[in-house]
Amino acid sequence: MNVTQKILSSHLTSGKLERNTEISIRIDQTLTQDSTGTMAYLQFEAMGISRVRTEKSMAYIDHNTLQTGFENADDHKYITTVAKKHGVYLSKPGNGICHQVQLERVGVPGKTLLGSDSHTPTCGALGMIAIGAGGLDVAVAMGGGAYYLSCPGVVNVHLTGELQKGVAAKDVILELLRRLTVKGGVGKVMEYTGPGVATLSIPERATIANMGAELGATTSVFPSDEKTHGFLQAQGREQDFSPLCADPDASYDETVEINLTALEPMVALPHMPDNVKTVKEAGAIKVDQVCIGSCTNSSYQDMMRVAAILKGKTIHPDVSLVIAPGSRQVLSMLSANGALHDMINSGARICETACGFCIGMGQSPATNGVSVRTNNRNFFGRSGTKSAGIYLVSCETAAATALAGYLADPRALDVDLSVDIPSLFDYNDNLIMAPASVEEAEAVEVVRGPNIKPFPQAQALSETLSGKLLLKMEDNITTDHIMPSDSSLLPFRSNVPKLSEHCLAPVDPTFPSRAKAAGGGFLLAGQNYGQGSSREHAALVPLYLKVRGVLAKSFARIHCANLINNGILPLEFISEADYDRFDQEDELRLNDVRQLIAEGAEEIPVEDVTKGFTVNLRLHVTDRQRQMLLAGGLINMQKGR
Ligand code: MIC
Ligand code: SF4
Repeated sequence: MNVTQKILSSHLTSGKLERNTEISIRIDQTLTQDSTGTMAYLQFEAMGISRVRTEKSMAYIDHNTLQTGFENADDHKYITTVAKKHGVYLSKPGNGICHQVQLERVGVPGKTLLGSDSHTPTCGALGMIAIGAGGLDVAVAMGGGAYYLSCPGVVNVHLTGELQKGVAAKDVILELLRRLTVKGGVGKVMEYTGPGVATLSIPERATIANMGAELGATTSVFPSDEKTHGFLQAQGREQDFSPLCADPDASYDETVEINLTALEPMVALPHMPDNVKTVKEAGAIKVDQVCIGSCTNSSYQDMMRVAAILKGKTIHPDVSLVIAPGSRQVLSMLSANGALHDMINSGARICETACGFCIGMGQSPATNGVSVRTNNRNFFGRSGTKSAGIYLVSCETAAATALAGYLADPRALDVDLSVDIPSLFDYNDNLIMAPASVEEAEAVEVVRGPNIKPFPQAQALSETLSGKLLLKMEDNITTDHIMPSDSSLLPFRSNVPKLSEHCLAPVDPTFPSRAKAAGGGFLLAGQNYGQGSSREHAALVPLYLKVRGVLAKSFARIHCANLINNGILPLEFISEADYDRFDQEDELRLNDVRQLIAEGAEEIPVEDVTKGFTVNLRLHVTDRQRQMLLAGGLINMQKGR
């Protein structure tokens, strides 16, 4: 067996490990963060389970930390109290980005982790099966319920050679994105093997596993080896280590070869993470801003390399450099060893250990600005400035660029970049709050501020669905298009009515008012609809706007599950040419859809009443999901039991 099969089979609660069939797995650990967590805990409360039933559940506060008004602080209070009551450990704001802290302090080789954030696969670096999902799925897992997924294929990413100086783990994943595209990993686990693996540290593996999310992969996984042992030992967690590697005769569905020695510094150009070129090919682009941090690139090792490049120098006069270390552990070590001093003296602006700029929570670039960043997504508008162009690079390339003022190749620098993993990290869990004991939990009051509004719930599916085609969209529409998030909107993650005023506005600002006036309807999209974030709001807000179904050429995994969990029909074109026959404003009707779904139909006829034709679209769902659609979503289905 390969590593993926070993972990999945030891956690299997139903099904067989046959590709594309439904399986369910037991979940050992869960994580939530605040921008999806508020909703996940409201849903957990709605399930009426008093205490989590996992080995360890974590609630992080790392996304909405700007606190421009009472809303963020209210959400923090809600999460703090609800976590305490129900048996969840709370990582306070300031302790760091969820994935970085989970890697440092919580993740355990061989275990499963489900997180309400698409970059949960970061812990695949430790040899875990770590999967991102919608808040509702995570709420179910917290309650001890299994997680259902389509059994993924396993891709053997075979690494040979060794990264050359100035070439980073980020360049490995950018190279994979260049080759495979943002939908190349859909339905697959990327499993890393080969002699090159041993040359990569755990934080380097984490960068690669983290950004596997941009391939659309179910998750990414590395073996648990000597490097894993050393990392956990240095975190004072040697007892959590166990070795795990693929059997010598393990088989895989596909193989991708990467020679680390041959890689060069890479860059993803606006506005997609797979729009990748080498830094050399991209040329000396003049830059206004450089941002270093995010869950992809904010480890101690990353930050020490940045400090080494900046030491004794001054950033280019036209550049604003922002650095956000990924966790308090990293920040405190940088402050103790003088690296922070080197960063500050070069002219860097130091930001809180949080998501910050990555999710548009501050640091929006100027009009038409060029911003070079180390995070994982450069989707249109995500930085908070629609006219800006975001370029994704490694920490080394970012630091070299901040000094040069234009996109620069770090290989040209005359700096020693060898940073070893320390034998002991400066760990301290005093910002992780243990939950109340079972006896004390009763007395804990859950505090709900006025910004916390009830979430919309779907109705049982009606016999026939009809409505207007409200919006026709192209390929690769992201959840940042469907439900944008920046510093003005993130505070409203627990307020769906308020968010609904901005749904799909980056595609068409008139959409929210048109959807409301029409009393709901349907959406039409191209390939890979809903890629990116796990945010359930991208389904909850359309549900609130009475969107009944989405017709698309294909769907991204997490978003598709979120639609079904919330009772919205995901329908796939059988013949892509049919997409062209529909136009915005067409009136659609799905006759007898309830009966068809109940009978197990895999094709649903969609009538275009305006143009007078009918085409069949595919409903690619499991039996369990059929029940969910009929009941009007997961919560209704569970209540009906
Ligand atoms: C993101 O990177 O887009 C986020 C913000 O972390 C999201 C979660 C969210 O939308 O709250 C994700 O990746 O799932
Ligand atoms: Fe936070 Fe960005 Fe990572 Fe999402 S991708 S968890 S916003 S740092």
